[in-house]
Amino acid sequence: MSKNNPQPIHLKDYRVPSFLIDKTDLHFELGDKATLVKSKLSLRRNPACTVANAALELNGDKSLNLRRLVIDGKDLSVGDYELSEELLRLADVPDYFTLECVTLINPQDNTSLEGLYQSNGMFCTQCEAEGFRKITYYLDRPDVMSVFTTTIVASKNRFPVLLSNGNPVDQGEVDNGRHWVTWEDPFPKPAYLFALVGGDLELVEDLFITASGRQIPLRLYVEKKDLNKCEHALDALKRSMRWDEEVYGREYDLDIFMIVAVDHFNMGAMENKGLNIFNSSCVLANPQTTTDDAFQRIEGIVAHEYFHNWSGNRVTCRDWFQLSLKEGFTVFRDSEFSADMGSRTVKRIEDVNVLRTAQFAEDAGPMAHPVRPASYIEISNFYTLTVYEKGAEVVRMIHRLLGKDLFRKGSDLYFDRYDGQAVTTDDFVAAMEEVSGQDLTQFRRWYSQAGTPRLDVTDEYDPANNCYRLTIEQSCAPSPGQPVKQPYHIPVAVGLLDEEGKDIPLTGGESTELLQLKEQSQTFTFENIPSKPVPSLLRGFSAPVKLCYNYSREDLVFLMSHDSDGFNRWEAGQKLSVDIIQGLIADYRAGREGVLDSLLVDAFRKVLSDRSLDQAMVAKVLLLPSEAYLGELAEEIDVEAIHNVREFVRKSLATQLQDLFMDCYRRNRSTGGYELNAEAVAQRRLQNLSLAYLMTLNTPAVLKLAQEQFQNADNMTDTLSALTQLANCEFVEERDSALDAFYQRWHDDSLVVNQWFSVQASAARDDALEQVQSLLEHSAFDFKNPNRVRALIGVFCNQNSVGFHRLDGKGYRFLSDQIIKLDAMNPQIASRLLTPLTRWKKYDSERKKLMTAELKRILDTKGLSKDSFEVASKSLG
Ligand code: B3K
Ligand code: ZN
Repeated sequence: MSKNNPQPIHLKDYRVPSFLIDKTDLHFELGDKATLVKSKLSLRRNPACTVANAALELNGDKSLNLRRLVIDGKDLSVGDYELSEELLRLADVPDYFTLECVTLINPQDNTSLEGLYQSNGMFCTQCEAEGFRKITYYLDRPDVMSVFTTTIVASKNRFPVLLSNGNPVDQGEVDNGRHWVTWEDPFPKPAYLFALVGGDLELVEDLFITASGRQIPLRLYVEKKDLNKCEHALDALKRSMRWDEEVYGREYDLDIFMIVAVDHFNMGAMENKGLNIFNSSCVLANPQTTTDDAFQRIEGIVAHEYFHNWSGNRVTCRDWFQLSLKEGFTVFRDSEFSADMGSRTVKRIEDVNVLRTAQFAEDAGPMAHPVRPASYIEISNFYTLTVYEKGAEVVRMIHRLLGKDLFRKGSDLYFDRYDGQAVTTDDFVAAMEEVSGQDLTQFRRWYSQAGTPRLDVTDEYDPANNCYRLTIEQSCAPSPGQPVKQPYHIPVAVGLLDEEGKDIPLTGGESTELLQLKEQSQTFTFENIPSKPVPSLLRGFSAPVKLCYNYSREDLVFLMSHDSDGFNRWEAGQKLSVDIIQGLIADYRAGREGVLDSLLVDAFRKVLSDRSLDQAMVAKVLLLPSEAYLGELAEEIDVEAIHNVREFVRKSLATQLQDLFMDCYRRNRSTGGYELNAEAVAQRRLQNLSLAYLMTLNTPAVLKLAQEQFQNADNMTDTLSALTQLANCEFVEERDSALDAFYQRWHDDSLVVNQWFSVQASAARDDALEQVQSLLEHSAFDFKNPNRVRALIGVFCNQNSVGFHRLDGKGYRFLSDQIIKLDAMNPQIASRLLTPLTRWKKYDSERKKLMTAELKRILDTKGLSKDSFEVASKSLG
């Protein structure tokens, strides 16, 4: 690697900023050919900075065209400053001064979707993490917090709506049909929370009255065509605002709250102060076009961005290594919100599924990093499952260790003490320590060590003394830069079941005890245990670890029906399926004919026939572990074996339980009158999973069922489920005509078209890759729209493992071609797409060779972005 390669930035090198910006005045003139940005910054030396006479170094970007620079009213000339691609340096500046800066930028050509850019002709911004420097020269770091005033000038006709953070304070008209609006945000904020929108947008308004009685207009801005998709997000927003008052005592602070939906967006949404900007797919919904899963996702994301107003905006991060301070905490908050809005156990199952399939894989791969990374080359690469989901698990463990009330005391202290400041994850943990008196020194390793800890549990029962002992050993595999790990402080929630399946009372008569594992190996003794119990370990998934205990299949069946912990009841079913599937994979690989263990059939039969069970849980229990999870558990991933065996199990279950699945289908079939509540969602889930099992039978009768559902459904959940089945079936004509019909019906709705691409990208057919390649040429495909890229290329490479991992390597070549093409346009999206290639070590030697060859090809690309460079080079490491 040459020394011109991008270099990492290290947490240990953190220094306080040399200057602070008390006030930031911005003035934008939005134009077709160029946008003029004038800034006026009130700067002063940071008293906390010890460097004498430090120069002022402002962050910039090579796309900025600097036109004018003025200090305290005096124009500077070229010799007065140093300008490089990414830095504007001014030596010898006074202690207090005003800096005016004029730059020209070209949002209409900005395909990176970072900084100021256009989406369907609308101007919008994305500044986190380092996009503000693409707008003007600035101290673009989160520990520089400033009060912002923003004036936007644009054509009144074409951009009637002009928005920025805070409250509108003035407006007027100027020459040539232009108008202007001035916004003021009284809360000091870092530049990454700045936002601007200019467009021809419709407004849907609602109202929220805060706990203290303030009336807050809620404004959702959308394109005209989307006016019928606004209700759900506004309802979710009101529920979030109420929840944050009730659970965290946090009230909204500005006079209005705005959300804008845009089609071109690199991720889900952005929490800009008072002006959240959303990927349209994460905010717009109605039953005809949106699935139940998407409804739920939207509620969670609306809540997440709203909750950032406190966890992220009022209290922000000192530097980007602390990203999980706001993201982990906010994911924990939105996850608890969703649990309170729906079923807590179901939400926990869904979160754990994501964590165990995707985050554990990240932890085991070449990009593994701690929740608080120690270094990065490109921060955009660190908006990861580790920072978000594992970060949330770490906060959840603190919540469990402290209990609800002390945790609330800790969050109150944290918010009050650090309001208006930029702080660290250590500050957060210290607040929790202070209110609880608990020592979390060892616990902090969860922030600094990467990798997923593994717990090996053994037990013994001593009948003479009625004593039961659990011995837990912890270990954690090496990860990049961390060959040896210190023991973690791990909360392990445990229950013990007697022969009848009842919880044996433990300390204090409780049914669950929280063991605190701190040593590398530790034995926990339970007294007064009358007979050998069956342990229910890691209840509620009390820590993000891999737990290994040698359960018999009979034990698992027993736990499936008796465990008082809902999560572990589900988990027992998963473990049973995993064990059985792994056994069948071994058979498959050895060329032996496999037979499905009747224990699983019996367990499924029981669950399908017991109408007294919570149907939302039943829908979860009846889903087999995904191919991705089975792959994560495998030492080496055998793509075909996993796929074929899992399909074999599905088909065997369907064959043996055909009548029950048919019953379940009929009983849960939607009968019109769509409703969005937990019960109706569970019904649709059961209906559609029954259909999926039945479709494995490949009979004309079931095909007809799917076709009828496809034609008659009044909601997207049922329509899309039927389409997915048809797209995967062996009846080629019927498959193609359903896909065509769907496109004809929905081609005007961009978000539905994304689904249409995804269904085809994930279809298990021999020509899946060729199909995806031809869809790249489809008139509805657009390389510049990340939603399209994700829906087609992302879904194919991440969810169609048989298609992507074709032995001829064409799937890999396809992906690297797309990455190279995209990297020049949108580095963040290109770099994200690299993920499946980074997992090459998990595959057989032939695939390893093919995958690494593509990574090398990417790395050799001239002008490769920092983003892709970091991921590709670390993967080849
Ligand atoms: N904070 C944003 C993520 C920004 C990602 C920038 N590459 C969304 C969120 O987590 O709420
Ligand atoms: Zn977030």
